[in-house]
Amino acid sequence: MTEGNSVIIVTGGSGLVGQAIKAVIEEENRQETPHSKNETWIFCGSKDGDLRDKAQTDALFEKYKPTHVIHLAAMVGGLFHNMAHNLDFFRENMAINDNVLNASYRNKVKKVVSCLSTCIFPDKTTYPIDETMVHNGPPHTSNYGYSYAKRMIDVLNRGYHEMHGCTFTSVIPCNVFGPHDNFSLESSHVIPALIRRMDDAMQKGETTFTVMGSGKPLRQFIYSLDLARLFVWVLRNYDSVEPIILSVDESDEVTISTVAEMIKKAHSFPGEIVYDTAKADGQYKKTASNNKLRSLYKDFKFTPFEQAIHDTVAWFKQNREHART
Ligand code: NAP
Ligand code: GFB
Repeated sequence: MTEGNSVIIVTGGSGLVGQAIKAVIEEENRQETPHSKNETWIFCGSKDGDLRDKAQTDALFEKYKPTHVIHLAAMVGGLFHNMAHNLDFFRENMAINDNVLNASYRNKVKKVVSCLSTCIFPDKTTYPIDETMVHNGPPHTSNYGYSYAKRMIDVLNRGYHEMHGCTFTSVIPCNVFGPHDNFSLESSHVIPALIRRMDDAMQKGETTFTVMGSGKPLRQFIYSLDLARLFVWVLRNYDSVEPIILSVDESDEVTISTVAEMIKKAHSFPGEIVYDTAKADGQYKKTASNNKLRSLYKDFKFTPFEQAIHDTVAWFKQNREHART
């Protein structure tokens, strides 16, 4: 990305990951780094164009004429939202992804980095999961719609590369959390859901707090600002069509119960945590290897998980009135 000026569109730029990338770029601009002098970054939300619609997608590309795209825009949600809307997750994300990648090809975009997820891997698998395993079997039933749509990004990337020589690639994050997350009761992931619901419980003076499921499932969580730094590094340094997992280490995997206890501590919630085992647990685990990342970016430092949880709870308390609730 060093030659000439680059124009980078971030689709999904108003969301959790997009806003984290915006924060990283704004910090680079404050420090007047060499990249900041020849890169123009544009962060788009659905108000800039509904990417399910081909004409609106084409209009966005015509307006900004990007040289590079970070493609984050998607219908996104937690376990329970996926279980309730698998067809919508499939159709909406298939439309968005086909429109964005086809517009990128037709507009001669030099590079596109799209976003998959560690939840799309086969449910029946060996561990740790790695990048070669994306298509090795059906995903977990809870989110087959989202998973198959995301897997088609990888198929599209290979097709555009093979037929047209496009540098279209993808990253595969583990579960993400941080400021500007989706804290809504209907569609949120577990960490923003617990943060928001515990804040509600605190405000009501409740003495117990219910975590859905058994609390036993295992997850790897990456702080959004760490993922953002890795995304920018991939855009500037990683040119393979093969996807790359962007996750914390396998040893950083935690149970949902551990997460709940950390959020309890960050909130100073005085009550008791109880578990509603009538609610789904979803995938028990999806342990992913970050060996490929570690081999290419040796000295990357992840934010300590408990610090990231504390900072996210503090952000939510300070910004609740403007947050997506
Ligand atoms: P998010 O906070 O829900 O943000 C989604 C973004 O996509 C928003 O900017 C939204 O715009 C935009 N968008 C949704 N539908 C659109 C449409 N029809 N047209 C144009 N823009 C649309 O999601 P996120 O957590 O940042 O996720 C970003 C990417 O990371 C996604 O591709 C997701 O699959 C992936 N990912 C997320 C996680 C996670 O745990 N969060 C884990 C792995 C991978 P508005 O704000 O205008 O609605
Ligand atoms: O983040 P999450 O919703 O999705 O986590 P997944 C679900 C786990 O947290 C389950 C427990 O074990 C739930 O029982 N949990 C406890 C809760 N309390 C709550 C709560 O209040 N809300 C939620 N949401 N969970 C998703 C995929 O799987 O991973 C998506 O379905 C996406 O497609 C995302 O890719 C990254 O980690 O289970």
